[in-house]
Amino acid sequence: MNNPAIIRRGLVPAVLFRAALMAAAVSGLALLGCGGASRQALPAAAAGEDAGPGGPPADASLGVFIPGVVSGSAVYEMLVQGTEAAVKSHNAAAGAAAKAVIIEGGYNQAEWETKVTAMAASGSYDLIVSANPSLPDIVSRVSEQFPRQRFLLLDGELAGNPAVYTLRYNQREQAYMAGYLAALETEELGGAVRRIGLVAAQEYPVMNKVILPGYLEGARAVHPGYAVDFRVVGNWYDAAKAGELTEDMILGGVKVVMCVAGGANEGVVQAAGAGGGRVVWFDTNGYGIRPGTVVGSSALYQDKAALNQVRRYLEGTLPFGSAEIRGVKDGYVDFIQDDPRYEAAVSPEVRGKQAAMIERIRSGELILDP
Ligand code: RBF
Repeated sequence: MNNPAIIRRGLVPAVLFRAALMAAAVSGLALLGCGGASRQALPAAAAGEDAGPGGPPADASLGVFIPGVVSGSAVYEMLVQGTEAAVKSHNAAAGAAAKAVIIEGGYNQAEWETKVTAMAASGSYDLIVSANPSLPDIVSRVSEQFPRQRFLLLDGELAGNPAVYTLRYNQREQAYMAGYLAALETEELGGAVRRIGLVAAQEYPVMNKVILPGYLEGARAVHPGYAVDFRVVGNWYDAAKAGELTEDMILGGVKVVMCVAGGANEGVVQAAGAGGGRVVWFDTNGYGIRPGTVVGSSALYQDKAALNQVRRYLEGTLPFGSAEIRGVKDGYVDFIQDDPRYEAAVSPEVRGKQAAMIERIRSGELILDP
C-alpha cells in the first residue's frame, strides 16, 4: 500500500501464513481440559458419513483450535466463552452430552497447519472450531486431505467448501468508528499534528486492507488532513516493544493510539498513560484497563458469534458451505458508549459527535461495506 497518509516505520517481514510442514505431528498439541479427551471411534464427519438431517450426534465432540494463546487475547477469550456457553446450554436443553476441548496452537504460526492437520487426522472431533483470518487458507488445504472433517471458522472468510462455515465481521465499520473517535480526541487535546497512531502486532491482509484504511477513513471524516502513524511489533506478546513504539509516537506528537496487538496491547496502554497519551481499544470493552487513558472501545462480539454458530451446529442448522458477514446493524460490531468510564474520560461534545456518526451507520445513512 502506498498511501502517503500512512506513515510506516519499523516494519518486520510478515510472518508466513502458510505452514511449511505437513507432517501430522499429533504429539505437538497442547490439550487444555474442559471435557473429555479424544475418542477412539471416528465421528461421523471424519468417518465419511454425513451428519444427516438429525444433526450431529448427541455426544458431539468439538475441538477448538486457538491460533495463539487464549490468555491476553480478547478475541480468543470470547471464542472460548461463547463455545463453552453454547455446549452447556445445548446439553441442558436437549439432554445431550456434547463437549469441547480447547487446543492452543501457540505463537509459532508455522506450526498451525500441522496442528490442525493432526486434529483432523485424529478423527476425534465432529467439528473443529477456530477464529483467525489466516485459518481459511490452512483449512482449505487440510480439508483436501480430510474432506469429511467439518469446520466452523470465525473472523475469516471461505465460501463454497461444503465442509466449512465461516463468519467474519465488518471491520471497516469497527476501524472507522475507532479512527473517528481518535481524531475527535486529537482535536480536543489540541494535537499539534493531525496524526493518530496504530500499533499492530503484525501485518496481515485484513490489517492492511481493512483495519488500517478503515481507521484512516474514520479520522479523515473528522478532518481530511489526518494521517496514521503505523507501527508493527512483530509478534502478539511483546508488551515492552509495543510500549517503546507508543512512546516514540507520543514523543513525535501523536496523542491517540489504537492497538491491535493481543497480549502486547498492555504495553501500549502503559506507555500512553505515562506519556499523557490516549488509547482506543479494539475488539472488546477496554475502558477498565486504565480509566482516563482508554478513551474508546470499538468492539466485535465474537462471544455472541461463537455462541450462536456453535448452537446452530449442535441443532443441525449451520449452513456449511456459506460465508456470512456481520456488522453494526446485526449487533456484532459496536462502539461502546454506555460505559461510565467513557463518559468520564471524553467530553460531552466529542461523545455527541461520535454518537451521531454511529447513528448514521446504524440507520443505514452511512454505509461502510466491508
Ligand atoms: N489477535 C489477538 O488478539 N491475538 C493473537 O494472538 C492474534 N494472532 C493473530 C495471528 C494471525 C496470523 C492473524 C492474521 C491475526 C491474529 N490476530 C490475533 C488478530 C485477530 O484475528 C483480529 O484481526 C484482531 O483481533 C482485530 O479484530
